[in-house]
Amino acid sequence: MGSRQVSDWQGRKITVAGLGVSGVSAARALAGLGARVTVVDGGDGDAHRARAAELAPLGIAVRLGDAETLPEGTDLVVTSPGWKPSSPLFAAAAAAGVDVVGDVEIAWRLRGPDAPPWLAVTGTNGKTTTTRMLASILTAAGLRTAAIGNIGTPIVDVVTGDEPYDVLAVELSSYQLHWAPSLRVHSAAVLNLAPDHLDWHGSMEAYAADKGRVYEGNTVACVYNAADKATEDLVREADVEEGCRAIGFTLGTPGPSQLGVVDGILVDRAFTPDRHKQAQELAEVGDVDPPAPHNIANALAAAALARAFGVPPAAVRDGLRAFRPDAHRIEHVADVAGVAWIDDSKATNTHAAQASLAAYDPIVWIAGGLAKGAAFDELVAASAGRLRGAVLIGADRELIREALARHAPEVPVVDLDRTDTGAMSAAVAEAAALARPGDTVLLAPACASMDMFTDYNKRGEAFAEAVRALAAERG
Ligand code: UMA
Repeated sequence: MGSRQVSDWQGRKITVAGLGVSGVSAARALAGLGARVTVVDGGDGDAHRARAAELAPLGIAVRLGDAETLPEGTDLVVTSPGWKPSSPLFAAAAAAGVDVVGDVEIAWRLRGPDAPPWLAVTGTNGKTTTTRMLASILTAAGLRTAAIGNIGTPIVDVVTGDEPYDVLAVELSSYQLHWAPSLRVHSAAVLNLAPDHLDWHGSMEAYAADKGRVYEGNTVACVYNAADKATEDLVREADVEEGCRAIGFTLGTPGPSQLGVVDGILVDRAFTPDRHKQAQELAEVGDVDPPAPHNIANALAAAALARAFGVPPAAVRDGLRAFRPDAHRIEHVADVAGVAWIDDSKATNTHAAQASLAAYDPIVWIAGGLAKGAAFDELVAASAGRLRGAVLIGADRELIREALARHAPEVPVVDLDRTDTGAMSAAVAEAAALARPGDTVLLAPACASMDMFTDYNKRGEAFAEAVRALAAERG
């Protein structure tokens, strides 16, 4: 890291909000540059204390159990993404005339002069898959890259680390974008836009506006979903660099400046020299795993970003072929007595759940968890005709039960009235009782998992474990 950056941060009194993955990374980096860092966190459990003990030798102060009071003398607050803009700490910062920025903003400011460009991916659903596909394509092109950001690796760690990269595949959440005002990436994609995290953002408009920030200042391409007008509107509203192009992706035949699908082939009519007359073949639909429509859309978005960076068509194909999806994403766990058991624990919002419910018929649906301010009417109304039954778990299951009563009164519902971890095996047993041969039991909770589990991975694992136990029992 250059001396210029050290002098920018030396002696500054910085409060880091949150002792999670991003807070720890930001605190370490800023303390390393000579800032006087205090981390504050509302939690005060064993895990928090252990993390605080690790930071103490680095001269980083940690205050636990109080997420509201601004430490004396703070001249900048660096927040973790999960903190709501309405948090009292930020009201205190505003009252004191102190700026609040996120860890992604800090990563952006800490980039060195030869920093690799960022290709950014956001959207309501498909971000992580698309970012991983993008990294796979970039790797197939022989570029040194990493999939970072909301996906789990804090960007500050990568930007301040020693590993040299040619280009970064960056997944950004709406939270991260909200707190990163000066971010200006090479190219970005907004995959789709549906209501999510409305409790955090306050409104759909505010959520969309934060997503749209990813296009601000793009230099080469703003990639949008031609089937989702809201994403195209965000491109139109963005203030981009001269010469930056709007590139659409579509599951149909692409027009000029689009990528799309023709006769089972993914094709590019955006980055080919003769795009007004011809399309360049990139890959076959069968090269994408799984070749479901929403995932082909993800592959096209990843391909568009890679092509914007100059990756040749053969590397797009090789990168897509090498890509394997994550666990807990429409994952087939087992067939038991003629019933297919599918784990889509990753469906943490109604939009994602609707996509997986649309793929099966008839379905015994396992749902529930933390609703995050969502409404379930549209999802239930769209899926009612395919439901054999529903099993509800988690804190906000009542909201789903009410939507089922309104739009699918004939569908039998088991309300488990439980939020303990063991509830998942009870849910699996109830679902097995409802299902008939030929049915699919689908875990697509349409909710976050944190009321019952550490994260959606743990929820999916609990489901898969219970299904495997059932399979062993029923032979
Ligand atoms: N905390 C408070 N007060 C608050 C909120 C949080 O004290 O009001 C404390 C908690 O006690 C905890 C810490 O802050 O100790 C957690 O901060 P955080 O929620 O921002 O989480 P991090 O561990 O820093 O992880 C974040 C992202 N989490 C969120 O956006 C909620 C991770 O995305 C991301 O992988 C990580 O940074 C690295 O960039 C997770 C996520 O769920 C996967 N993202 C959402 C999504 O994908 O839907 C946006």
